[in-house]
Amino acid sequence: MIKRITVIAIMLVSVMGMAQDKNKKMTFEVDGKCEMCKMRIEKAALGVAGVKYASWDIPTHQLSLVMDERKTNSMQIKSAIAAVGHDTKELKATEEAYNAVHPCCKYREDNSDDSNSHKKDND
Ligand SMILES: [Cu+2]
Repeated sequence: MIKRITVIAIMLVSVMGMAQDKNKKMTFEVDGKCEMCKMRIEKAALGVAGVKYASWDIPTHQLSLVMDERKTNSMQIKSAIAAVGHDTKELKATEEAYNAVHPCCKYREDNSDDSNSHKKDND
């Protein structure tokens, strides 16, 4: 009985903690490597209705977001990002979506950060 009350209490607290916030801040990791990935990831995130701000950091691979929880959730955003070829921990891009990214953005083969590689590209 006490156990059940505890479970209910924990559920209530977590429900209150998840109260919908129209300016919810969130950060999660997205795989990618360069400036082109940054543009692609941010564009995909901002394309989701309810996303107000998206900024992907090249060295840390962290995507910072501000979103309206009444309109969207992190899984929707992750789906949009996976659809343009970028992996998150929860959702991997399909082989097809991944193959569609620019050859120099093939982050799965090479984990190194090469944020300057596009600038060196002369042709
Ligand atoms: Cu890239």
